[in-house]
Amino acid sequence: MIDKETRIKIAIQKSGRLTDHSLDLLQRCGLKYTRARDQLICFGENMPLDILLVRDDDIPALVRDDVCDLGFVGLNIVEETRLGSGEDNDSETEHFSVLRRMDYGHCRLSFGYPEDGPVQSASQLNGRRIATSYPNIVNDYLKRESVDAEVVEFSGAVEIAPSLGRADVICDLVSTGTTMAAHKIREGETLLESEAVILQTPVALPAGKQQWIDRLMQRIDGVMQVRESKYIMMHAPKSALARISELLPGSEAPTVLPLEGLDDIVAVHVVCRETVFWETLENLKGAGASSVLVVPVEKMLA
Ligand code: PRT
Ligand code: ZN
Repeated sequence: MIDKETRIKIAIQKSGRLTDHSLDLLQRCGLKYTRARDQLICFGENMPLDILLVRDDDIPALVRDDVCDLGFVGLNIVEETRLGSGEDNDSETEHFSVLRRMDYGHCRLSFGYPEDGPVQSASQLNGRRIATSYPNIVNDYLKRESVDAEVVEFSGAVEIAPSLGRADVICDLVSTGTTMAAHKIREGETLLESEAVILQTPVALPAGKQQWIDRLMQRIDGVMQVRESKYIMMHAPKSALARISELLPGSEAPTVLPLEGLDDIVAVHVVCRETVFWETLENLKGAGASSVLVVPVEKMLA
């Protein structure tokens, strides 16, 4: 039995593209949980937090209806549900407050035109049939663009609709583009850029629960930041410090330490929040740095 007053309930996808990333993220935030076989709930052992494993399509409604406090789900599903519930603001609404956009689950919802088909751009959609699993998003687009086209709903395998004679055009999620290409479909205009997001219930939560959510969000920010972050150490002439800061975008004010017996050369330590490429290291060397060491960052609390 879950205590709804004090324990946070998070909905995540039971089995699919977002599952491993979402569980991994919570583990990196320090959560330890037990998951009984075939159980739909994981119980948090060291935080007042339990995970409900569900189909991704159900997550926005579970959060909207306050069954769960938080939900981790693709923005594509959030938008489809929001438009289906009659909301027409294009920002966050009272039903879903989007707390964070995450750095996984990236994809885009795009039109796809069969290479030998009659339609090759969105300007030719009038009077055509569009197969999609996202009828609300597509209808919203057609309405905004004043296009009169028929939307044919497919729950999966949208890319085969044209060859079945069910549609002239598709509108589907794309990440690498391999699926459309394999079906001789050319990707066209993008309707939505998507990634996994964290939703919070619109209902005000008891203070203790909200404090835990704030704490979790701070840890999530830390986890997302350290993925790219590196701690860089090097020796450098004092005169090169300004140039070195320029070469390391996203770096904090560097720590500069004296080196025993050397007047002109100092040790420089910097946290760099962006990917550090080989070119950057070569440029640092060119600016006079030596003994450059790049180490991964395990945890970060801003
Ligand atoms: O069972 P459940 O309903 O929970 O899962 P599902 O089958 O509906 O979802 P799932 O696991 O396939 O995807 C979950 C979420 O991952 C989606 O809602 C998106 O937010 C995100 N995502 C990211 C993607 C893709 N990339 C993706 N490429 N979801 C689906 N695809 C499919 C797409 O529909 C097409 O069939 O992959 C194919 C295209 O991929 P490429 O790489 O060939 O372009
Ligand atoms: Zn789904």
